[in-house]
Amino acid sequence: MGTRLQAPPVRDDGLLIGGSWRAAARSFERHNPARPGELVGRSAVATPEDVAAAYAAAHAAARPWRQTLQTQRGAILVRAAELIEQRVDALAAMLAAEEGKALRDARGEVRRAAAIFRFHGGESQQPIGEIYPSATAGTLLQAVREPLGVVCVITPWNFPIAIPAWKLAPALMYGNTVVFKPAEIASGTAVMLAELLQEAGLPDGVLNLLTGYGGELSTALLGAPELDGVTFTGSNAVGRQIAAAAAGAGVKTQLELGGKNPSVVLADADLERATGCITRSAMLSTGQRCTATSRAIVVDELFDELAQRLVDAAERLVVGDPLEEQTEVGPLSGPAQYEKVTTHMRGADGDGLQLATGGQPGDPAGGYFVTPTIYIDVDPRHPVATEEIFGPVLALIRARDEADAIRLANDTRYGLSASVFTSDLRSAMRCAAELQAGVVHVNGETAGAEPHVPFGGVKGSSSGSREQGKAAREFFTELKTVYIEDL
Ligand code: UN1
Repeated sequence: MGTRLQAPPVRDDGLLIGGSWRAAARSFERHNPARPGELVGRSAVATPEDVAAAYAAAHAAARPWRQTLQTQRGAILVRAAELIEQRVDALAAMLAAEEGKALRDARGEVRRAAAIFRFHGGESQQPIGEIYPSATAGTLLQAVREPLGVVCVITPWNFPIAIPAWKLAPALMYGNTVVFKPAEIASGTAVMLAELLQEAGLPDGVLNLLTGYGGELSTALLGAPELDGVTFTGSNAVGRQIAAAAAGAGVKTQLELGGKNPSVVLADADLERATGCITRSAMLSTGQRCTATSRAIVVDELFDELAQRLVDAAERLVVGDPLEEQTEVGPLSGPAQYEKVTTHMRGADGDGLQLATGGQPGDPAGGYFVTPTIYIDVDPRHPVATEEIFGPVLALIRARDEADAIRLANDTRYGLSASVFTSDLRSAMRCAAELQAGVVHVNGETAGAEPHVPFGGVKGSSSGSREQGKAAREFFTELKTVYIEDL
């Protein structure tokens, strides 16, 4: 037996509104997906009245917060980064217990969140606008960045701290106030993050946290008169509803949705590297990443050898309790995800897909575990090759040559990330240009995102401006053009 960390207890009066934690009439339970009988904690269920109170608080805090020096706002984020770094194990244990992410990945995610807060803290010292030459003598012509106003941040369960970090850090640094609605599953981590931001010095009302059920709150969250922008990461179905509601209300949106990310393997690829990268991107975090590799498109001459290597690598992965140090692949996040992934597996079975490994879910009473699963020679039109499964499931698709591989890779409504394995610079550049994706990796994993560069997709994967890095300011600020005349 390895060491086993425990998730720290967090408050269950989990609504932060105007700087105080409020009790709610109802609560829901969060269970450990590796042991469904084990209660991790309870979280408050916000009502539409709580949503209205949160927007009122965010609106009241907006003016003083935008008037706070940007460098002071940045300093609070740097303090938050330090506090996150001091609490890596406690936060990682919460992620692992409530969402099922293996501890080693959970720690990495927590450190990434700290890096994101630190990056945006540093960005507070960057220029806030531009000065243009004017056509009129004696005129000073500027374009300055101003905060958008009150922003609604809606985050998924699969990155319980990194995705909140990459939305909250720029939102706050650029002077916005926030109503934050995390996914139910990840509510414990969200409470810890909100408490930590209070401790770092965030004034009352600047960040308001509402836990509860998104579906019940959507009208209140998206119809609030104070709302200026909504940033969302999650499913395409919910994203479409948000886009429609926001368009009706004239609210700015940023949506990061699904992916069906391909790894293209060309004849001159380094097979060992391709095997490692594809295995990690497909299987770690139990495949629950919008950047996961879910299609490996492999040229004919390497197909059989790579398939064998991928199967061997998948079978070597340690599947188990996410709170144990040696675990590489934890359970799926809960019953809904288990149902979705196993429905795909049953469908694949019924359609006679060639199963090379995995495909045998355990009894969900013992945890929502599925073993890493690979189907080979998958028809590119089969749902396993077209639908976002969000589980440790990889479809291997055979291609004739580079051109055929690119065509197959692009034959999807998604376009988040893609990778290509080749040792030829010309092929690499051709593929980087031809692959329809917002992020392309050559000889690397489709998953992963460094905090200082733009992140986002094309086609059905994203809409609105990019997240992360300097690109984050496009969504979280507006430009005001100021003519100062007659100088
Ligand atoms: C990563 O691959 O590390 O929800 C980041 C997601 C993406 C983030 C992926 N928005 O999986």
